[in-house]
Amino acid sequence: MERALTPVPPAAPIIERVETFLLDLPTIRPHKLSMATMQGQTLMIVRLHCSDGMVGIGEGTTIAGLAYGPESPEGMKLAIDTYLAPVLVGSDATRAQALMARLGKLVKGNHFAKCAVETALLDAQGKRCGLPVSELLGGRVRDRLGVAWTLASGETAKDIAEAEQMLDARRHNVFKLKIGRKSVAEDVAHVAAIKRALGDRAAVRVDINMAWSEPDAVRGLPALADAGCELAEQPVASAASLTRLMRRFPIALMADEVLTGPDSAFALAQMAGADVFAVKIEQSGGLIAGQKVAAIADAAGIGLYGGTMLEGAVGTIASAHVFATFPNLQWGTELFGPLLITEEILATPLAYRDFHLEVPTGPGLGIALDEDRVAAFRRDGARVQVAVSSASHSGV
Ligand code: MUC
Ligand code: MG
Repeated sequence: MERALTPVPPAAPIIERVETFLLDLPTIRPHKLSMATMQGQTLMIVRLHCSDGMVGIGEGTTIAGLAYGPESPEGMKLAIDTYLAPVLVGSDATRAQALMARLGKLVKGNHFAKCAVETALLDAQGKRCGLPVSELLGGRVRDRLGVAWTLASGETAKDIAEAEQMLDARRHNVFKLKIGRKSVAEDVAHVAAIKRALGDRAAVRVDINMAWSEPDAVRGLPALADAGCELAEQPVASAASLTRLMRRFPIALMADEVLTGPDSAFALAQMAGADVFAVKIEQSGGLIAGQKVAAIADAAGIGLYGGTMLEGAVGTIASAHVFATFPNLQWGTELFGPLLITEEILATPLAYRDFHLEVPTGPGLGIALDEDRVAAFRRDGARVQVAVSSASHSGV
């Protein structure tokens, strides 16, 4: 009698090649934060090429080089090329969590670089399964996200004019003002003037990016509340100081820089150190870690806000898929990063309308890079172009 053949399971696709490059993009204006002024934005893009033909994309981006966080775009590229790629190449491309856990054992820290890799793994897996990343992450509870805009030109009149434009275009009606560079009195006057000009047509919030001492905050926060400001993000540097400021003034306090993943989120929740968590996928260490931060906030009765590292389109949409899965998102998001950049790098631009960003519905991230535009802004590509054009213009 013939024996039935045992079916051989199809081999899982593996990661064959890891590609990383930097894109240097201009911004619509200088963006002034308490610790630095951004004159442009650099995106670190990673592409994972898999044996089944799937290509996943991810992005690692930060603010003003090393001024905001511990990783630079150049450092993220180095960490991926040197330490993460050798582990990724040859691994099962379909097991994002298992692979990220392995990378976590072999490489400490490097949250931004790891987030870029996890984004690319989930993008490839979503394309493979025909599902948007938000569905891989448990399923979305909303299809569009409210988006705040940051006013950070450094000048009150310019900021008011910019806010009026955004209101007219129905693009944003929540404004986050970057303060902390000037004296507390000057900053409060700036916020009050903007809120007075916008009135009930817009919500006004501030981000101090840790610039205030605790005594500054004790003077500044009640004055901001009087001016009609509803929320203050990271006024002081430490979690302990933030905790001491809680519930003393009629203004909500949001944690940002102190939230570096689920561990710090848990510690802060235990201390009752914030009314709101700004969840950032890069700071959290990835998309799934961002969901864990949100779960901790929910369990502790802390409100949620979808934060940004001013990522370009890829990081912004990765964040959008994550925030679309949050059962609670009481304070909306600030996923406006691509709008701060003058150049489009996607084949189809993102849909910002009626004060919201629409979360793409296609498989994976649901976006595609415009390869010609990407080539034009590659830091290494530019060098090649210069060499080509100087060769072809030789003698001019
Ligand atoms: C931050 O500190 O939250 C987010 C919006 C913006 O303008 O800067 C970022 C960083
Ligand atoms: Mg912030």
